[in-house]
Amino acid sequence: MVRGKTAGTCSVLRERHARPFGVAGMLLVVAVCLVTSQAVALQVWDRVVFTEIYYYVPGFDAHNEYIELMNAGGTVAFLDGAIITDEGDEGMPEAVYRFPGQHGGCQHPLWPGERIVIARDAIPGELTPDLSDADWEFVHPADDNDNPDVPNLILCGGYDTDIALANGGDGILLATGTDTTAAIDCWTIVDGVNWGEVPDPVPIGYGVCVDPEPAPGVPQGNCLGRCPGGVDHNGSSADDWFMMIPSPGESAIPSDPQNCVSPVEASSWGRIKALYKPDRDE
Ligand SMILES: [Ca+2]
Ligand SMILES: [Ca+2]
Ligand SMILES: [Ca+2]
Ligand SMILES: [Ca+2]
Repeated sequence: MVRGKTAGTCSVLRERHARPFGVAGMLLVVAVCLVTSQAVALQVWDRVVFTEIYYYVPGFDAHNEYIELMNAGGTVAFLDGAIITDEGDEGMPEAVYRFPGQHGGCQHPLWPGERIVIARDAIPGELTPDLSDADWEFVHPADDNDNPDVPNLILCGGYDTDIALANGGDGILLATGTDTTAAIDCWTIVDGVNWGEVPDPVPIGYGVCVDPEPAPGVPQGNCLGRCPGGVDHNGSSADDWFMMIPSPGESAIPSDPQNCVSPVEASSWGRIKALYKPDRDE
């Protein structure tokens, strides 16, 4: 999985891809899946959550955007046919991308505790982080970078574009894939997050169709992290999302709520911008 990375990074990624149940457990789960596929398909109550959103990339705003998903629950979740889409105009999703396969399939397990990184473009970066070894990438069929070593999420609806995470404000959601047409049925939502000046927030959970308070935007070069790690209150994005340094695939999000960075307050914007400005105007 990891090509040309340091031993330290490798150990992190081995941890990422650890199979807690071992081969025997995996075979058992797949066997169960084959017999009762709907029982193990991604369900709205599964605790599969976004844990990082890196939307405000230094320099050219494109390739190095990524999202991270984690299975914070105790059972395997299969992502076959699940969809990810970003906020759009008047409730209409922008690009809708899906994992290969169909809801109920057994090809793409996300194991308890496992994190996956989904890159906008999994290309070697002139920017950091290098996402060429991401677990997945969004690939627009007509005019996109396509790393042949990284599997693709498939455009299946919405605008005919790549995924694009707006710097000023946006939202993104994960849904089971039983509905792929706009607007995505709120009752199929597994998780969602909104940030900044988003005109039309996405649902943030199963039946939680309204997000009363998007998370404050973060300064360029930082990302949003769900803190403490994996906890989803489904109250508002502002409750769960904080500023952090991008750490794709690593469990860098504090488990102690006291260690979560405070949400960016309006009064601190000037100081934070001053801190980051010298290195970020690329
Ligand atoms: Ca962006
Ligand atoms: Ca792409
Ligand atoms: Ca690819
Ligand atoms: Ca949620």
